[in-house]
Amino acid sequence: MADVREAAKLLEKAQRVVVFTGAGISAESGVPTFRDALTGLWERFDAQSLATPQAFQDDPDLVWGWYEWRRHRVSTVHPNPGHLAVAAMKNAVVITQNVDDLHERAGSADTVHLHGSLFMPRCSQCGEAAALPSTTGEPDEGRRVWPPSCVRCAGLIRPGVVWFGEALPEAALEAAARAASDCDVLLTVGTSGMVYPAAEIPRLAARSGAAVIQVNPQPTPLDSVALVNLRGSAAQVLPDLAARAWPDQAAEGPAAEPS
Ligand code: BJW
Ligand code: ZN
Repeated sequence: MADVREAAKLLEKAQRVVVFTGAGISAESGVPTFRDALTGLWERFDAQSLATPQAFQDDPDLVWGWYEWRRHRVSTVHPNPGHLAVAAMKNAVVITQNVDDLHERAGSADTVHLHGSLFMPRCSQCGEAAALPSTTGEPDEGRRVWPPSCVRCAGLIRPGVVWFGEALPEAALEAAARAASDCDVLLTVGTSGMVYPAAEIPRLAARSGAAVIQVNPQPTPLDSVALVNLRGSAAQVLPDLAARAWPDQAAEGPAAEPS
């Protein structure tokens, strides 16, 4: 209680706010995280066999089918009150590691995606952006699906996400580093803070003098970086935090999910 009041005061006074999110913010929408015990994707699936360039080279239909299953799943869920509270933080820069589109669907149109998107496939050979294939029926989680071919060079189309060992999109990483080194408050939500270089963003903000506020039901390596640790779920903590920091805005009501 005292912590949430302290966090709200920091936000209220801040001129420049960055919100840095991970899989935990989408958990209450029904999108699984990666590393949570029992429910995380890496509990059931092998990251090396699915989320590396080598995996796609060795077994393109396994990898493409798995990402089609995840894309379909994301397209059936909705932003939760955590995404809506972030969207209501009008001038905040939103930086996400997530490959879903729930921040955008909540109203955060300019979200910076550090790890790409499930909705931006491209050619694995020439890099040309590719159209999203229309999904017929519900893809099953283990089903192999042969990827489409590039209209320019006939190379295989790959998911537009950042796999282990790949560089992050330069413009996104630069925008994130700039915003983090130039903000008063960085709010980190629902990330284990274990995957680099993304995990450097809240650390960079702290080194640059910003107050870091963390929202996470579990302890993380970012606990020691954060000035305030709010132990709770994003969908519960963020609306309360926003209502305390900007009571006038809360009275206007939540942002509507664009149709
Ligand atoms: C809630 C909640 C609720 C739950 N409310 N919270 C050794 C040391 C250091 C680094 C390395 C190393 N070995 C290898 C590396 C590098 C590697 C890395 O960092 N590995 C670590 C795992 C050790 N990094 C890379 O490979 C990166 N690239 C790179 O380094 O390139 C170098 C290079 C430079 C130049 C040229 C070439 C190369 C790329 C990393 C890409 C990560 N990709 C993934 C998959 C994306 C595609 C896909 O979706 O399939 O990105 S991995 C996965 O982890 C995904 C996520 O974005 C990322 C971070 O996960 P996140 O979001 O934090 O989720 P979780 O599950 O970890 O945590 C969820 C949290 O939510 C938990 O804390 C919960 O408690 C919490 N929570 N419910 C609030 N309701
Ligand atoms: Zn191509």
